[in-house]
Amino acid sequence: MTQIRLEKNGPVAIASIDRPKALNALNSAVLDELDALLDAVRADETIRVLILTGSGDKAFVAGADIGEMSSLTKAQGEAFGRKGNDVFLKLETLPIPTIAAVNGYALGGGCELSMACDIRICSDTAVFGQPETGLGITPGFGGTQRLARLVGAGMAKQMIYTAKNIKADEALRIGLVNAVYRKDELMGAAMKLAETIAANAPIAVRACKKAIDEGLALPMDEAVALEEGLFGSCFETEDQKEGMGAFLEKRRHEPYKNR
Ligand code: DAK
Repeated sequence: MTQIRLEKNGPVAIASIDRPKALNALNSAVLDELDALLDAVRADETIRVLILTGSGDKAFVAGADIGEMSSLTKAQGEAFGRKGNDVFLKLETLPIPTIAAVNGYALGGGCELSMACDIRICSDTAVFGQPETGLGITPGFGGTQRLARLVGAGMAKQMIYTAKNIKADEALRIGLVNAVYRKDELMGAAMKLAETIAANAPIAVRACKKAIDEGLALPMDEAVALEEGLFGSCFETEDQKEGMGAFLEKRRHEPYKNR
């Protein structure tokens, strides 16, 4: 891979979009590599959490690549949008938890990429926004949908109609990010969060992700039935037996085995 760096640190994988000279803008090559990377992460059973960040010190991702997009025809624009949407959906539905560590500009496709992750944390230098209407287009990688679901329709409409960026403290206030860290502390905080998640029973964590994501699209009676099924399935796992057994025996549980 030339556009994304992937490192593994125990059960945590860290993927960095690596085009710092273009502020990590998303072109077709990055989207293709992200697609392949997500397949590889999904196939690797030792990875329990994925962190996504950007290389360099200015940007997470400054948007879709405007140079590549500027001359698209209607058909090419739709194809580019479909490619991005397919990859972002693959990221959103990855069975393991994902964390966006937003280390600078997260504009347009960059804000959208962060919103396809389960959890967003950011540096105090981060800037979020959907500048598309100022460029003559709509958000194209799910921004109108995910932003409205995350921060509410009114706030999403204000951000999208005005195309105005917001800083980290405002992103925290409206619930777009869970926490803000000093820039030099962001990756340490992301690792600590990832390791805390990775230490819990992986099958249960994945079941919770599925219950929350799929349940939000269902009426409450169907959503709680979904939760019941997933809850029940945990009782077929070794990790449930170890976790509850350790509690009853007043000892610390052994590391969970993902079984
Ligand atoms: N695309 C391509 N190159 C970019 C870029 C981008 N989005 N953002 C920055 N760069 C490049 C700059 O052109 C510059 O390259 P050189 O001139 O050095 O070759 C380099 O990165 C450094 O940028 P600046 O010199 O501008 O750096 P500054 O610190 O002065 O400014 C900035 C940083 C983030 C404020 C500024 O670069 C900026 O405003 N960038 C553009 C941000 C933006 O508007 N992003 C949203 C893009 S629109 C759809 C599919 C997808 C989308 C929409 C529809 N469908 C198919 C329906 C998505 C749209 C978007 O994401």
